[in-house]
Amino acid sequence: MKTILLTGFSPFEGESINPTIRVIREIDKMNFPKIKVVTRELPVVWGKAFDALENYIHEIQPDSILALGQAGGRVAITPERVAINVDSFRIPDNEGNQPVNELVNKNGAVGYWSTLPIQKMVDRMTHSNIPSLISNTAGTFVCNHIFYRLMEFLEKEGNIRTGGFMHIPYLPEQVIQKPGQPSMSLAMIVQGIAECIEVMR
Ligand code: PCA
Repeated sequence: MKTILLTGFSPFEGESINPTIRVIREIDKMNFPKIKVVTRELPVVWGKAFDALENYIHEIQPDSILALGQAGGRVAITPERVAINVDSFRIPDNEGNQPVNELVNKNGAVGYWSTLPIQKMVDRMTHSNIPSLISNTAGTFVCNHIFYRLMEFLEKEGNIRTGGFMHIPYLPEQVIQKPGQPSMSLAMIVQGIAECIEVMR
């Protein structure tokens, strides 16, 4: 039995929902052969997001970690390739922090690769006709920050676990007041994430 920690984020930027929370609640209802999926919610707050994630890793001792974030404007489910050593927030986080052109870690590496099978994930979703693409930037907001700190943490541990980050599009109900913005149905995102979990085994 393999344990996967799957995380979502609270709503931010004035949204009343974050699709990642809807997705993890649906995944909670599903069964995966030989995989135990444990889900948790993280705050959209610089620093506190990773503190929470680190505590959950110690508590749950997962074999693998997949963190999900909302990326409004994306047309596909996008496993992230690389986390970069940059904190530069376009908007304040949920506690008003807004670092600009700072480093995640002054003494840290420039970046870290995801250690998840991102191409396999995209191939599997594509095969199921779910729009998906590898993304080469997780941005420079809270998602990139926790992705960077997660990969740094996992490397310091000796890469005994794998981990990575994936962005998902808006849900249809989020774009009703945003003409021209892409979205994806909850059912399709959930199917995509379930298939990604299966290739993580
Ligand atoms: N997306 C934001 C932070 C929380 C979320 O769901 C991001 O892409 O940084």
